[in-house]
Amino acid sequence: MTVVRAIELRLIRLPLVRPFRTSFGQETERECILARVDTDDAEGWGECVAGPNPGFSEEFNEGAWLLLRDFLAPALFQAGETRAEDLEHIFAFVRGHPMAKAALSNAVLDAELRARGESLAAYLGADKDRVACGVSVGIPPSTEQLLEEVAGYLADGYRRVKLKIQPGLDIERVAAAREANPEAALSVDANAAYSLGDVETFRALDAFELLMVEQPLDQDDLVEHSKLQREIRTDICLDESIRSAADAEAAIELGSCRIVNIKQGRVGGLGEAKRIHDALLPRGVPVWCGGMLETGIGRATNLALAALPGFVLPGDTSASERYFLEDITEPFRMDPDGTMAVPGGPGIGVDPRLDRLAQCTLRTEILRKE
Ligand code: NPG
Repeated sequence: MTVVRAIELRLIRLPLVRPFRTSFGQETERECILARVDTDDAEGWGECVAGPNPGFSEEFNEGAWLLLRDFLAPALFQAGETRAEDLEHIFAFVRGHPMAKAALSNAVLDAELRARGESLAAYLGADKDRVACGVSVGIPPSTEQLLEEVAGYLADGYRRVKLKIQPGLDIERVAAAREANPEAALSVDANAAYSLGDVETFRALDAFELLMVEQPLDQDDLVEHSKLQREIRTDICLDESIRSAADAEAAIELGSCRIVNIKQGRVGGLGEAKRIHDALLPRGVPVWCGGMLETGIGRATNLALAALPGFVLPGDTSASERYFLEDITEPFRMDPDGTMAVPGGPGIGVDPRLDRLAQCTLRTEILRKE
């Protein structure tokens, strides 16, 4: 049991090493909220995976900030003595907003684990101390650039390269990437940009022996995804459609996908992420850990999750240098064998560097328990 005395919200902005373009927009910098909680015994950190615009999901930074400040923080202060596992219940009066909830829940869990000297990976039930890494390639301006990026990442040792696609920038680009890298583990991610009418595009993609095609259709299209999965050979992986363990079970039951991408920061935090994992493990459904261009705080959290037994495919747990010239924590590095160490220290196992935080902070606000 612990009492949260103060919560610091911090909006930060870090330039990306290269623009990240998807079917729903382009980011040249990562702007996100960090939550730090102070308890009597320890501090804890959590990262909100929302971005500046509601393009990927309904959530966005300014909305998340208000929600954290005006609803979640007061509820946490009012609850008094709490355990991290009670927070889902305490926050249940707010409908939705899983990204904002995850930031605060993860910060409280981090503080609790630091106080008792337990690592997040051990707490979650990890069965490995290194995880296999994949990498996600945004949509570059030209096919030449795409091939160059893919070649660079494969040379680095990444065990899977995911290509973002959108209508019109799909079959030819994937064909070129496959031709240049006949043996590589390649996948594609459409970020919900297609409809069932595009089935011929996905039939054509079947020729390239992709590991999976991720989120081809709209997030609400579970039935349409099941129809598409029946029409194509390549495994469908769902991301945006899976907001809970119930969604995951429905998707598998319907045959809407055969693989699931679990993003703890998007589904409301580690509690729901673990429930999705636990629901899919006995069904033998492979899962992997997604990414949202996280800083070292969110990356450490993701790595602990990716160390659970059901995470059998390489995740978007790439090295810090793939995203930022300088991260806010010590950089996460990938070994040439394409694996990365899971932090083993108390809590998430990393601390932000205060000098770096100061450089990239746009705004802070400290909220205190009365
Ligand atoms: O390696 O963190 C990463 C990026 C992986 O492609 C990635 N993320 O659609 O899954 C996605 C995409 C994303 C990034 C979505 C940022 C929203 C924001």
